[in-house]
Amino acid sequence: MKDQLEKIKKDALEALNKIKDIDALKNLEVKFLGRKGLLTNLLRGVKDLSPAEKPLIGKLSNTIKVDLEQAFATLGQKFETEKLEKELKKDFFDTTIPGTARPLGHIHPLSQVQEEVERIFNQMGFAIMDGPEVESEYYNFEGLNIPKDHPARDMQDTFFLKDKNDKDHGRMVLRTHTSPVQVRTMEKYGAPLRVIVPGRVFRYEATDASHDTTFYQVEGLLIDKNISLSHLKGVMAEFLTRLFGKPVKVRFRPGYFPFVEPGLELDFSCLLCGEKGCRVCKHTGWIEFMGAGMVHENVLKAGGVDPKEYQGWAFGFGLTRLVMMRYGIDDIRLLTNGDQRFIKQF
Ligand code: FA5
Repeated sequence: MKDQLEKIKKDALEALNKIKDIDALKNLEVKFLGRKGLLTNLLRGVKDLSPAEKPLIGKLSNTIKVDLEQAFATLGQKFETEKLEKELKKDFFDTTIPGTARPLGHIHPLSQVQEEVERIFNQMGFAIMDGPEVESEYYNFEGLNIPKDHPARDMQDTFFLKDKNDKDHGRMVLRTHTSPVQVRTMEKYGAPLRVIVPGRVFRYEATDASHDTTFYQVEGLLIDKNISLSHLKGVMAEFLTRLFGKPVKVRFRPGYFPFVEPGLELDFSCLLCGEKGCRVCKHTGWIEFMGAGMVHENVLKAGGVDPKEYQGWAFGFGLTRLVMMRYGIDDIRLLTNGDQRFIKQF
């Protein structure tokens, strides 16, 4: 039996030397070491040996089994490594080649300034409101004291939506300003309140360097008891001072908007020339900034607020124009035309 064992070992090792691939190796392993393999079969006979032979043969067969297993494993490992190396050569990956740089985006200047405006008004106790961009004629006009067929409707050229009607509130339009959110906010929260409404608005206008069909406004609304325009002056001077980081003065001029009475236009002192007069302020020392006024009592009533008990003011400024001022952009259309070369500068 000893000779048989030695022969199996010799045959197995000789056969191993001739093996060229992993499949042949596996077959050979089954042939010698498998459940019905040559070595296994032979070992089944150990139990019939004499007590003197049993330990010797047992030990020898174990050594041979371990040796063969080791030899098979080593060759298997060699084949695996060769296979991997071959694959690596096929899909060669040069770790020294520089990677593809993915361009990093950044926040659009309009959003940057909007966030800053929100932060400052937030600090002064104003909540941020939102409203629909597709709005009913009622909220965009009638609720704001601009009746149908009133000439004041011509102040804001309007996009009307074809075949769209709100059954209670008339035709649908793309809102021409953020003012409709005044009535919506009063209806929802009543008085007192303090809100700003940043948002996108639309006008059916020919575009030029300072006019676009789509732009951004910020509405402000404060309703409380004993409110006057001096509060508005104080709030706006503080807001602009915080926004520009240096002292800013504001002044009122008379203005007309149907939803405020009295109505006014607010200018702020030109920061470029310190009120001396320059090209930016058209040599006046002041920059025209926004429309404002005391909320008309018809608007308070439309919002369900009692004008005998409460009053307040509202304002609306062009956020897009503020961004242009801030960064010295001389054509409004550059901001939204999607040209990366331009927008990357901010
Ligand atoms: C209004 O839209 C009023 N709702 C503002 C208001 C609110 C007055 C509350 C009183 C009380 P106006 O049409 O002037 O007003 O527009 C306000 C600002 O929007 C302008 O000062 C300007 O900065 C900006 N704006 C108007 N039209 C355009 C346009 N076509 N492109 C870019 N900005 C514009």
